[in-house]
Amino acid sequence: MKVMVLGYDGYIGFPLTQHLLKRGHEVFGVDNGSRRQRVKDLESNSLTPIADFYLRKSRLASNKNWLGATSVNIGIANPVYLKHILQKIKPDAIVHLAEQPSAPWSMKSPFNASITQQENVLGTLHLLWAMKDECPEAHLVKLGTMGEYGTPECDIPEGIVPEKCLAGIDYKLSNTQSGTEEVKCPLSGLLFPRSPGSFYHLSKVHDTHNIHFACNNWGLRSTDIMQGVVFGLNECKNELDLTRFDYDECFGTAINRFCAQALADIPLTVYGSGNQTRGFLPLKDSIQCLTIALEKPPELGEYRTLNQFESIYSINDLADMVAKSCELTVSIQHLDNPRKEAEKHYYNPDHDKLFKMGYKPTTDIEGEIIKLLCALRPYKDLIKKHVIMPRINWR
Ligand code: USQ
Repeated sequence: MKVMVLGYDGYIGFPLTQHLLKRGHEVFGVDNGSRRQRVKDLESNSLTPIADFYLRKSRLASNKNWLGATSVNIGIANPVYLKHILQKIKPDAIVHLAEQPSAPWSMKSPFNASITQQENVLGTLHLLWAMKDECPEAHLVKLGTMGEYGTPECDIPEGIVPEKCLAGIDYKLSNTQSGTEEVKCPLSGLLFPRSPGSFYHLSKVHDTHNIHFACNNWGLRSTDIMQGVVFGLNECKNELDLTRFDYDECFGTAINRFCAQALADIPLTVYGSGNQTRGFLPLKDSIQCLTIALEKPPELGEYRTLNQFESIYSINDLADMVAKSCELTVSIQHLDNPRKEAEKHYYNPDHDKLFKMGYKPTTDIEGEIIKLLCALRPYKDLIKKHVIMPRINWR
């Protein structure tokens, strides 16, 4: 299959690109290197010593299935340029990972909120128009987030309101044509309500509506991935093939940050009570799931949502697991929560579809945390301690 990976230089994009090439897919990459620059602007670094942008590209080019790459910010550039790229490549599938991925970064200033929504919402919008004109049968695999849903007091379905009412109330709908009565939620089939908690999460909700509309209106096909929090590293023999590893306040996610903190002898930064619960999955599993979605596309005109995570944990559970897995003595600190989020809440999202499509979790979370701590240990002296404490107040 000919796949275009937008964001091929990122945390998920780089190992996914390597994986797709190994599986025999042809890959064309798009990335403007903004993640590298933004981490540098925070005076942070990738803890893994990643190859520079050009060396990486030349390593990918050693694979005969690599079709080349271009550097463009699709939300800011003239949409005509993206149309030209699709016209030239004519991909069978597009994996769109090229969005500003950090919720804290989007809450830092009006500039950051505006750049996040411009890059994310307009980038996806430009992509949808270009697909309609140049490759209307291609499959768009788009990275959304579990954070679109927030933490409602009911089970969370996979994107769409199901027929069985979530509040447990059976509605009787009269079908005037057939004269029969159906028992189903009158809202079934509509997008499940979203309740995002940051301008970043909001940008993904706006994307969802635009993609849903493009599938219904133009007959495009898309898998919108509601992904949980990803952690860990890719496995590789050569250090140059390692993906980046961020641990700063903006681009580091909870487990990755806790592991870096444990190695740097900093008490783990649990925000608030630590009873916030989220879905998590190792990086390897994220790549497995994205590949399954790619290789099992939906029908033309279908908008499909997959909730992508392995298991749910509270932040306290994770901090305890990291503390127990580390050979050093690790303490845990509870900070005033810089975010506005529910700290005690119901959380039961559905995530059956990927399992039914063949997803097999690769490791248990504790085993993965132990592996991660071992893999990071050689780099522990490179940790920049001043980027650990949260400074962005969301309130
Ligand atoms: N948290 C801490 N301490 C920390 C960092 C985070 O207690 O040092 C807590 C947060 O308060 C939050 C939870 O851990 O309750 C998750 O935070 P996170 O920073 O790991 O993840 P989040 O900001 O939600 O965003 C990340 C990715 C984003 C993806 C999202 C999936 O950066 O791209 O969309 O995970 S989800 O969280 O399911 O929305």
